[in-house]
Order: sequence, then C-alpha cells, then structure tokens
Amino acid sequence: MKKVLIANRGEIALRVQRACHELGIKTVAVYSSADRELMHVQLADEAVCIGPPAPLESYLNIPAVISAAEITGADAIHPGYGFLAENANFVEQAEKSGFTFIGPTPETIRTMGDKISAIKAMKKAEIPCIPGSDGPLGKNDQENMQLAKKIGYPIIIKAAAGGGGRGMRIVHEESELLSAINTTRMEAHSAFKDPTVYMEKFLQNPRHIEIQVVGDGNGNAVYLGERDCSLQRRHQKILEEAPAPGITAKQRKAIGDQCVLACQKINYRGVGTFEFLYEKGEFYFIEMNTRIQVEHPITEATTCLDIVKWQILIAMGEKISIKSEDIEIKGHAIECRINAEDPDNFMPSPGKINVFHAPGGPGIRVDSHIYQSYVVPPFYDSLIGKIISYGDTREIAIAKMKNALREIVIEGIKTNVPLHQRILEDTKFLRGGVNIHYLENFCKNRAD
Ligand code: MV4
Repeated sequence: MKKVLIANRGEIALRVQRACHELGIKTVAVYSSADRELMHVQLADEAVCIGPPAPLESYLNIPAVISAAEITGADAIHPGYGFLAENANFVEQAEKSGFTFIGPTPETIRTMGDKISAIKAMKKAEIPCIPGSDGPLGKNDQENMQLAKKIGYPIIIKAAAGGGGRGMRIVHEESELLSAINTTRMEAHSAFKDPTVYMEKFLQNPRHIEIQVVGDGNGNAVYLGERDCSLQRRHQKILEEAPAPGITAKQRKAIGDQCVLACQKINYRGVGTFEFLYEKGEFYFIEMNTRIQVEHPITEATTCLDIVKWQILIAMGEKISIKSEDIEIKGHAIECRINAEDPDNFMPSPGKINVFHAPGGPGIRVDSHIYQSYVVPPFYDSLIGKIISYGDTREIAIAKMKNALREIVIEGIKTNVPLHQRILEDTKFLRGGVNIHYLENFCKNRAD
C-alpha cells in the first residue's frame, strides 16, 4: 500500500493522514469547494476537488470519490467516520474498481447496518441483548400487543435501518402501542426507505458503554477496553472517558472476551465498536459500529496503541499476533469534543477563527484541523476538534482537562468550551458513572 485516498474532511482526515505519513504511505485528499483551506488538504501529497459544498455532491458522491482514486493512482481508500464509512454499496464499488477499502467487508457492514440482523448475529454469538421481538414486527396487532405485554412496558419501537438515535419511539402503555408502531413504520419508510421495525424493552436509566475491538479477518481479534459515552445530548456525544467509572477488571474481561468471540464468529476484519446499554450491572448490546469512531483517542491513551495505524496494517493483510491479555489498560483518559456552537442554545456558530491558541502540557492531546484565520464552513458537522487528557487517575485526567480548557483560546466563533468547564465542576459528574439522561437534565437545569 503506497497511496491512500482519504474520503473525509476535518479532524479525522488529518488524523488518518498523520497515520499514513508515519507509515511512509502517500496521501490523496479529496475536498469540496468549501474545504480548499483545510489543513490536511494543504499537507496531502495530492489533492482533488470532488464537488460543491453540499455533502451529497462531494463527500457522499461515490463516483466522484472513486474517480479521484483512479486519476491519482491510489491503492486504498480510508473513509474516516460518517459520510461513506458505513455504506456497503460504496465499499463494493471501491473493491470492484480495484481499491483496498480500509475497513470491514461490505457483508459485515450490511449485517451491522440492519439493526435486526446485527442483533440476530450477536445473539447467535452469545452477546447479551435486550429482551425484545427477536426480529421484525409483523402486521398482526393482537400478536404485537401480546408481545409488548409479555416484554413489559415501557417498550421501545426501533427502525431496523435506524441507529444512532434515529427512528425510535418509546411506548409507555398499551393504548399507545399500535399508533406508535404505525408512526415509526411510516417515518422509517420515508427516512430510510425501509419500514421494518422491531420492539425492545425500554431501559429507563442506562449508561452507554462501548467496547473497542480489532479483528484481522483471519479469526484473530482483541478488545481494547471500554469507553463511557453517556454524556450526550440529542444523540450527540459531548464528553467521553476510558475506562468507564466503576467497571471492574472482571466485568471488563467478561464482556471483552464475549466481544472477541463474536468477532471471531463473524470473522470480523478492521476496527469496530460494540455499543451496549449498561444498567444494574448488566450489559445489553444495542448496535455495532464498523468504523473508526470520534472518541478513539481515549482508547489510544489507555492502551498506548495507534488504532488508525492498526486499521491500515490490517487492510494491508497483517495478522494480529497478540491476545487481549497482552494489552494493558492503564490510567484514565477523557475527551472533550469542541464544537463550533453557541454554548447556551447549541446553534451552530460557523465563521472565521480570528485567534487560536492550542492547550498543551504533559498528558494533553489536541486532534484538530483548525488554525488561526481558518474559516469554519457552515455546511458540515460542527466538530472543530477534540481535547484528550490522560493521567494515572480520573482525578488527574480531570485536572489536566480543566487546565486545557482554561488555556485554549478560540476567538471569532462561539464554542462549547464553557459547557465543558461547567460539566467538569459538577458534583454528579465528578462522582462518576452518570447515565444517558444526565447531560440533557444538566443543560435544562441551567437557569435555576
Ligand atoms: C435504547 C434505550 C433504552 N432502551 N434501547 C439511542 C441511540 C441508539 N443507539 C439506541 N438508543 C437507545 N436505545 C432500549 N431498549 C435508550 C437509547 C438512548 C440512548 C442510548 C445511548 C446513548 C444515549 C441515548 C439517549 C437516549 C436514548
């Protein structure tokens, strides 16, 4: 592998480019006409404009991305996260055109993209799942009512093609059930062109804990510990930490080993994340992500591994020769996602960064593509960077993060830095182990 096309933008494109260059691999940046000034575009060995600002016409435009790989003679394509990263059709077309896709097989991506088939595969591999319909809901109202009664209210109706919080509806009592099923079906049909829905028991106060894995597609896999991603608002993660507060080494090994067995069972190739809800000491599988994730750096900190380099090496055919037991999980890492948004009302705040000063010091990592005088375009996600703090203990990681948030200077646009500063002073957060509803309540209660 001599040349990799990076089919993404922003901080993750820069992150992938750094890994490629460290490995002596040349890079091709593809960019929309709004992204000419991106840092990785300037630093790439080659750069190709693939279309106008609208994502559908550039970063999601499969023929444009594959043509750019062809004209530059790239060997492989790294999709980053979002955009085409979990698009099985894109992977098929890229592979048919002779490119190595840095990620799982299209079959794996397709299985995990359909939440029903993902759960089915995981149940078969003995991963704990939430009590539910074990498949799509049929048209028989009586049967659906009986099923919900048996599972016990509250239940949740989810779209098979949904995920990440899209296409779901909570049902508290029987009188709401049939209309909820119909509405979720119709929404799923229009949003995903797939009306298939399924039912699960609704867990009221879970935490969101995910397990990072890597497989080589040859039956070898390891887990790299867990991340606690419970601090989210409207399904957008804001702050993540590793390890998850209160999870014991014994619990970690038990669920980690189960994830590794599941990877072996499906012969998983690439990096991936098993998402679980965690409630009353039990893990329940909800989804599997088949991509590199935004929050991967906290796992890199606690394992001393480079997950993006692993992605590339595995795509090159390298075998995993170590066992999970060989990977030491050490210290504590926290990631604060820095968004270009108003900290009070969460409205996007694109525009010119007049002043930028990055934080630093031991145990601080900054993954960001921004620089002084960079203009944040209004067309894309508001994530402009991530601060990752790492120390021996959670308290030290928090203290380092507080320093970093005081040091960082971003002028010209609004950011959520003040929100992070308030979270890091909050008693409940400092105690550790808050659930998925914490941040929404924290934001709501601000006034009083
Ligand atoms: C759930 C749930 C409670 N019970 N499923 C939201 C995103 C998607 N990945 C699954 N989600 C949920 N599924 C059952 N059976 C609660 C959520 C949920 C959630 C999950 C993880 C992180 C944040 C969340 C916020 C609201 C709801």
